[in-house]
Amino acid sequence: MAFAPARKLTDEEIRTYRDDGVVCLRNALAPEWIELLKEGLDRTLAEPGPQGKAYPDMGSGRFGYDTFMWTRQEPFRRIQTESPIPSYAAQIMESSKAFLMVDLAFVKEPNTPNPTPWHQDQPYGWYNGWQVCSFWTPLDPVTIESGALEWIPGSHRWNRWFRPAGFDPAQYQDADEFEPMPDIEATRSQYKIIHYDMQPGDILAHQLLTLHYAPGNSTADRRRRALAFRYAGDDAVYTLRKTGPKPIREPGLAPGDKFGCELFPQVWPREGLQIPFHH
Ligand SMILES: O=C(O)CCC(=O)C(=O)O
Repeated sequence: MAFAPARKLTDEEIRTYRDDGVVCLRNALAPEWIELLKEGLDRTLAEPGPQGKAYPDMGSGRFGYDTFMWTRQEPFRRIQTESPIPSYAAQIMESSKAFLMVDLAFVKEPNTPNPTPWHQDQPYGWYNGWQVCSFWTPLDPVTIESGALEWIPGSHRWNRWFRPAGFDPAQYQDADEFEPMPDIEATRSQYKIIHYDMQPGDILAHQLLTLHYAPGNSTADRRRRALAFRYAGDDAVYTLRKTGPKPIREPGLAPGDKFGCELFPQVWPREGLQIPFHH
């Protein structure tokens, strides 16, 4: 695939991200990348990684999850080494560099009632800092009926960290590091909640403290395949949380260390970078 230079994000996109903690970048990824990611995801679903799983209680559908695909599969590695996404990450974080924290697959097949609970990502993450972001990248057209993400704009600036909620309700019951998550579903009218209908090629960037949720996929025939690429910038450091997901292996960092190691490589700028690729 020819290397397609990243477009420059607009001032409006960067300002929206800064103020709202979430922005939809329309037409940000060329169709070739979507096809490549579909191939990679098919293989991930057929050959799950060590943290790959499906959440329980899914009606007749399936809510599949996987992590660190880039360490196993060429399409996910090429997204980091050739696609515009790492450049978007540095631009949106207003950071001179972007380091890859993890890539994730979230696949809600038709007839999957499981919601994605309200949560912030950062309390689940092994990174502290303000310059931390994610790019949620759907591979199918997404509407609220098929499980579009919903957001509370500005919640990244509340200066509040909520306890990680397990996507599987049995997970993380013992988390006591952060304040309890309010029951946003029961009190939705008290919040401004937005969502974006999306087409493949649109990408949602969010700061990792922005509160979000997704309903299940109630359609009978539309998949909702999505990938998330998480990045940290100049001010971010490694941290250990008491609970929540862990990196796929010990990264060889101590709390407070900067990123830029084998498991969390620098992906932007690209000049001279050697991205490790493990078979
Ligand atoms: O796709 C989903 O349902 C969940 C995605 C999500 O919560 C995230 O990327 O932070």
